[in-house]
Amino acid sequence: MRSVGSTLEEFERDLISNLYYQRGTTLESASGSDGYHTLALTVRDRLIERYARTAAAHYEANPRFVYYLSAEYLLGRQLRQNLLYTDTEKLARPIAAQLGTSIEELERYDVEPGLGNGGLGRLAACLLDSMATLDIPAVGYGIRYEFGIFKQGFRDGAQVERPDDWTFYGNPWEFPAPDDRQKVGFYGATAPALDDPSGLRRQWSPGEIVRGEPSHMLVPGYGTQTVNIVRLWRARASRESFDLSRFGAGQYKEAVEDITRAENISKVLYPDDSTEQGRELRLKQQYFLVACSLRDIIRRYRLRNDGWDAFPAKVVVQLNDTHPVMAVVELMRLLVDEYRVDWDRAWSITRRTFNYTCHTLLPEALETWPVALLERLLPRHMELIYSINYFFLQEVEATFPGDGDRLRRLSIISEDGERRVRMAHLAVVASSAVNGVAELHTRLLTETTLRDFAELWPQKFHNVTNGVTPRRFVRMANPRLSELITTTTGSQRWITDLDQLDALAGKADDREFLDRWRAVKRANKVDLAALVEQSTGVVMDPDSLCDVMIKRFHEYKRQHLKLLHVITLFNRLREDPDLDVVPRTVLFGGKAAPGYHAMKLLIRLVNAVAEAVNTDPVVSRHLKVVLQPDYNVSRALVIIPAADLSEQISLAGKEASGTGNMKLALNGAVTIGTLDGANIEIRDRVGAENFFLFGLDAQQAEEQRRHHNPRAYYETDPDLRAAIDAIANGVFAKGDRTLFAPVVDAMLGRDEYLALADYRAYMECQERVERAWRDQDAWARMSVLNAARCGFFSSDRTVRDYCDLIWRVDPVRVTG
Ligand code: AZC
Ligand code: PLP
Repeated sequence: MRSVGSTLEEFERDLISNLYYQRGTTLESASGSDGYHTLALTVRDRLIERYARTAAAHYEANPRFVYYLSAEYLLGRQLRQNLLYTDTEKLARPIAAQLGTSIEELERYDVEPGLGNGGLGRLAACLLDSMATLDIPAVGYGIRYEFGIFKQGFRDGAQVERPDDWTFYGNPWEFPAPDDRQKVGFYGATAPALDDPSGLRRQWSPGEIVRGEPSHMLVPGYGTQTVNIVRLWRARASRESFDLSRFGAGQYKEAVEDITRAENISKVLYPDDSTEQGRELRLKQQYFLVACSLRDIIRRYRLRNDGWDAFPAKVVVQLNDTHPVMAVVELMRLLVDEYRVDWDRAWSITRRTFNYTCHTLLPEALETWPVALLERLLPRHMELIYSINYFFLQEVEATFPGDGDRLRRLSIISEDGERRVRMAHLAVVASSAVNGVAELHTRLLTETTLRDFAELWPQKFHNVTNGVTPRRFVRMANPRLSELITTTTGSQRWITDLDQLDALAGKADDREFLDRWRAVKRANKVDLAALVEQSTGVVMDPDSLCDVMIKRFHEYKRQHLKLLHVITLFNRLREDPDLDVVPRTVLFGGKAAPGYHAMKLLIRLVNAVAEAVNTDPVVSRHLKVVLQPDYNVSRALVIIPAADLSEQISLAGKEASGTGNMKLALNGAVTIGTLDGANIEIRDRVGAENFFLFGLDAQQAEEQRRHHNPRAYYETDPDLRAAIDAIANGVFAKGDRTLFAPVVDAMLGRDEYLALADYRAYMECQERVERAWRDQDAWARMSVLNAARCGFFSSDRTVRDYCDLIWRVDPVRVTG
């Protein structure tokens, strides 16, 4: 085997070799894209050796593996990460310069794989990173969507979605593994298995067979030799699908019909954030993912193990939300129908194998599928669900005899209206452990959404507060801050032991240190200003307060509350040009699901308000408003290090956790937020005096909802009224009073997320922010303490919690 070296000469030799033999070109004729691919391949070579050693160590140890099943991964760009993890930037940089280019230049060709929507997909990527870093044997499974999350642009301020053709130029980070392809069935019919007296085993003859072809991307650990993988499935038609005779007869469209239908399964990521979309294709995607992945898990298990008794000891499957929950039914089908394991044993194996993470509290985000659809698409699975439910309800009946209401509430099948399968119920019934993603979320889950289950099986429920990887979100995002942390703490240990940040707290009163801290922030703001100007034309003052709200556009997250604040500032400045306000840049970033009309209209309004603010000669001296287009992981890495103020203003009780809040705090932004999700834990750690708290808490919000009268707030609060009137009167629509009328109606009608109830508290809190900002030393101190005390929010800690509470896996060290 050719071995890669670690010297400059060896790196250069490999680069040239990859340029010739992999790209098939020469130095003289290489394009920028050739340069990028060549560098990527050369860095990748360094990871492959580690991967091979990891695979060998895992084979040898035959350990318990974590299999993470997720419909989404927001991995972010790979080049800079892999340069860091292989410590080859110092080699690549001088060679690139010598060849007349630079890493920054080549990175422009590095495409972000946008295989996720938002928080849930990015969390999956952070957990993979931390598992590899902690030497946990793990494989992530997902779907290789041909088109990832859409690219967002604006036309007349309105969101336009362009397809994300992310693999158009090829993906150097990916290894196809066609030999590990799997077959997946859909539709068809079932029949009794003649030799099974119990009637529980049956035979399924699918009506359609699709192939799943995997490829994997490498998931290196930082500061260790472990390289895990994430395996992504793409749907292919089976070979017989191409109808040669039709093609010969000139029926081109018909000849490829079956191919198209099959390959559509992995065509697009549903750009739909936490609202259920009752589409057959989406259910097909979900089953496709789990059917392929389970077969692959069994293949891997069987490399070193026989029989089924050891299965739960060697395999732990974590279900990332309900999207992959059909996996539990599929494992039952494989065990009972195909491997002839008897029902009770199969069920015991299944229950000990799976665990489920819930990421929401919104009832509309809890997936359910119509029984009729399942009966058609996955007839055998529907039968199995009936049986699982039957035995489960017997168990409930034994614990709570005669409680018919409870049976109805707990049943996997909901009978109100159209019969539907409740995927969260199926997940809880079939899992050993169920977890929420922040303390409040877990508590509310057990008190509300999953209360009956928590009463039945209290020991099943755990909290695992989310975390974020310090590698990508501090070390890579913020090299300046990283340098300062390293010199202050005396080593780079903080990158894998984030509690080391604690040492910064001791410097919070050191003037010289605070000056350096501020200089880092300012330089990052200059970088952000360059991005903002280049993408929007807006000139941002790096000395203004950088106030950011970056996240998916969703009503519960309340971008409209932030906008009411902006409009209030606009109104006040127009009324009194000499008003003494602190200069501020408000930066929004985020996409709205293409079918989410209310949020698309709000995006349009944000852009319209930005236009009005930025072009007003008086207002724009104090205030700028930007909606950064196409917010994604790469843009997050520029925005987060520059933020002074982190907006986490969801209605309390609605945001399961949030992870953007953690990233911003770790980079020295001070949070203005409600008592929601992980905000509570952030505040507990950084201290109430270093956090701008406002608004109703979850319980007050519940009460408020019962008698909420938005009009009363509108009528009694002149600032609020002026802000809403400005929208209603067409101030941001060239006098057109109809365009944004639905926004006004939503606020004055139901005000579903109580923005009007929290408005006054939010305005007053923003005034506290202004006062605090005027004392720049005090602000810098708050900023330092936020970073210093947020080490807890490393995803390394999250993974350790999963290991201790749920997975019970041991690391396997890979030697160098
Ligand atoms: C999100 C939650 O909304 C967010 O609060 C949490 O931090 C994140 O998961 C990770 O746990 N949920 C989603 O993104 N959900 C979907 C379906 O995309
Ligand atoms: N989208 C992207 C691109 C992210 O990087 C993140 C997390 O940092 C999110 C969405 C989630 O943001 P939030 O936790 O604020 O919802």
